[in-house]
Amino acid sequence: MEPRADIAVIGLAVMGQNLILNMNDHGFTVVAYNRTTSKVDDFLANEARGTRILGAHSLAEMVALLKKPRRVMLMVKAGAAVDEFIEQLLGVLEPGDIIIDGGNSLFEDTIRRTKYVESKGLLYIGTGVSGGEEGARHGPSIMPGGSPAAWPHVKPIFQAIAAKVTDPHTGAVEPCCDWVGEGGAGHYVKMTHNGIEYGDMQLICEAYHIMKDGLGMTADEMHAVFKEWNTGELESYLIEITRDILAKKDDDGTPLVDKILDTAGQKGTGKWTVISSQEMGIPITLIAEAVYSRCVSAMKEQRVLAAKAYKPGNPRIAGDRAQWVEDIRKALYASKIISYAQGYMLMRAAAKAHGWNLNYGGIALMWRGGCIIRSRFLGDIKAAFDKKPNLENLLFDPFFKKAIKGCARSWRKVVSSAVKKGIPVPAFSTALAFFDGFRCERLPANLLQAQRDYFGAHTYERVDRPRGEFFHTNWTGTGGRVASSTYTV
Ligand code: NBP
Repeated sequence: MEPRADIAVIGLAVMGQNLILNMNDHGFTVVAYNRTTSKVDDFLANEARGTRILGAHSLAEMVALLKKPRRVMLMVKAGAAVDEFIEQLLGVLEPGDIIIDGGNSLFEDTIRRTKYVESKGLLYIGTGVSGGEEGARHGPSIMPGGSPAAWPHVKPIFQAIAAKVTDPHTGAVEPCCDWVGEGGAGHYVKMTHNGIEYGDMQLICEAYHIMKDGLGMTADEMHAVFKEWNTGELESYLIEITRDILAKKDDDGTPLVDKILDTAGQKGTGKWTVISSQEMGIPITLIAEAVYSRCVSAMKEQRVLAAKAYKPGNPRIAGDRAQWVEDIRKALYASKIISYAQGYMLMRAAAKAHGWNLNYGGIALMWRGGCIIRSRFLGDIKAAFDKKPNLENLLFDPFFKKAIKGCARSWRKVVSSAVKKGIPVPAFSTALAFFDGFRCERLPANLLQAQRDYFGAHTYERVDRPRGEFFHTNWTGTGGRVASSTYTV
């Protein structure tokens, strides 16, 4: 068998099939393989018919078709299936060959797998692929990390099939794919992307909730609002699909969205982001609230009982509707800035902890097209990091500072009115609470430290002494002189 294929893709579900077709469109010869091999025949006879895509019914057959160094991409369910395939591939590949995992793997698994595969003399890439079915077919955002030596061999394929965006400042057309970093960096950035996606979706849902219950707007009226919002600074894929969802009618001509049960599902990447943030000690409060909001939504039966027990009052908000809609837009925009500032804080902390040299502007560019959170806004984030690559926090960038200041009054008005009317706005309000805490020079944590020292001899630092000197007070007169060990999180 003549080795003539550029890459193999294992896994013929929605992502794998569409990535293969995308690679084929860009002139690459791909071998398709799947655990259930009947799906290979099915794919070749249907979607791949008339293309140069090859099929294999065993890993040995697949490997024999590949040019060296062999590139094998897994697009299978994250978890045990990836480890099982790695084990099988190690039996048929050779040193120098490259295994790529394009699924939604946990970054810690990718760190472990990179080390393991490298220990066998092969190279490993763990890459985030975002954009769902449509992205995979026509241009996803691709976030690769792992063995740096593998990147030059994979770069031409990945950058060819990735989404393309025009840099608004330089005018250059760039692929939404670049090397992210070693080990699990690619999957970490993809995980953070998904967490931010949870936040963006929750913010849009809260804006919808206030318009629907507070302002009494119909789906058609809200469709018009989202259409308008998509022409300005909120322009994004998620605002665009919300616009279209609100216009969609059921068979009886009423809005379909009103017929959909209000319990949200989740697959875990939002949760992983929050768990990682807890480990890093980084407050990504908005993403956390977005994850918890899905959990609250899932408590449907209890919510029905609680609604009967606590009968919420009239949620209608009085005042000029057009003005309120503009206030809600500003509250959404300000909250979104906070969410991205928090997401970038998390990536910065993870990069430090894992020794990754992340390119923050490059990440914004990768997310600018192809993925679910793609937006005009990410161009502004890219510009902020272009101006100052080591920008410590997005909130210190002059563009975002001005934007937050311009939204602050509306943001407070919307959050306080929603609270008064009993409309839940966990993401809007946690964003505001974080902002107020972040810009507060003196928080009440002095009292907290006193409490900790009182009951646990945990010690405290003093405002009139250099940082790093720790003190313990015998608050009751009955305690001992021994302090607890000091640690910070
Ligand atoms: P799925 O996540 O549904 O996985 C289906 C594939 O995994 C099939 O090829 C299936 O083979 C294989 N597989 C399973 Br399930 N268990 C296996 C096992 N124990 N051993 C070997 N193969 C196994 O497919 P997908 O939705 O295309 O997603 C692929 C990856 O991309 C996932 O990690 C997913 O999280 C990620 N992702 C998905 C999306 C999306 O929008 N769907 C977006 C971005 C990333 P079989 O045919 O023999 O059962």
